[in-house]
Amino acid sequence: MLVAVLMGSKSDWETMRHASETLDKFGVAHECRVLSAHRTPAATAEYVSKAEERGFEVIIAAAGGAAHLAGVAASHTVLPVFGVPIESASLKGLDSLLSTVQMPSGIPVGTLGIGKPGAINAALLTVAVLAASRPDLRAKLHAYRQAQARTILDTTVP
Ligand code: RP5
Repeated sequence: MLVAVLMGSKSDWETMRHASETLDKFGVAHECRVLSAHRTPAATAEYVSKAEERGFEVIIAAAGGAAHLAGVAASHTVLPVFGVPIESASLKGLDSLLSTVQMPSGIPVGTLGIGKPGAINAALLTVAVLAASRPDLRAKLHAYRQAQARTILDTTVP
């Protein structure tokens, strides 16, 4: 497995399945796990601490509300961690965004946008990182962008 896709609750899966599906499109082997910074702190620390020796190269971590999962994950590894703020019911994800993005200097979390777009972009950014040493993935990224552009240019309105 190259990528760990972590989320704080099963309720985050409806958002994070888009990250998983995007990684699937690129053929990137990944593992999806529910782990919580607050509800399972010891298991989260153990999992992330062992991620490097298990061969993972990137960690995606999604959480909502007081969203500390990505930050806690980043504190236990030097692997790149991309945070996805889940859209919360009460504050529409602004709480998740701020608590994911506002890390103290020294422990970085690359934070994506709220919800589904963030989940997809976390996967695409992960592919871009992996593509630095994998020409096949780099070629797939170019093809993805070209296909996306073609879809826009072929669109007619109304
Ligand atoms: C966070 O609390 C999770 O990431 C989730 O977004 C939010 C709500 O969790 P549940 O109450 O739905 O399990 O830890």
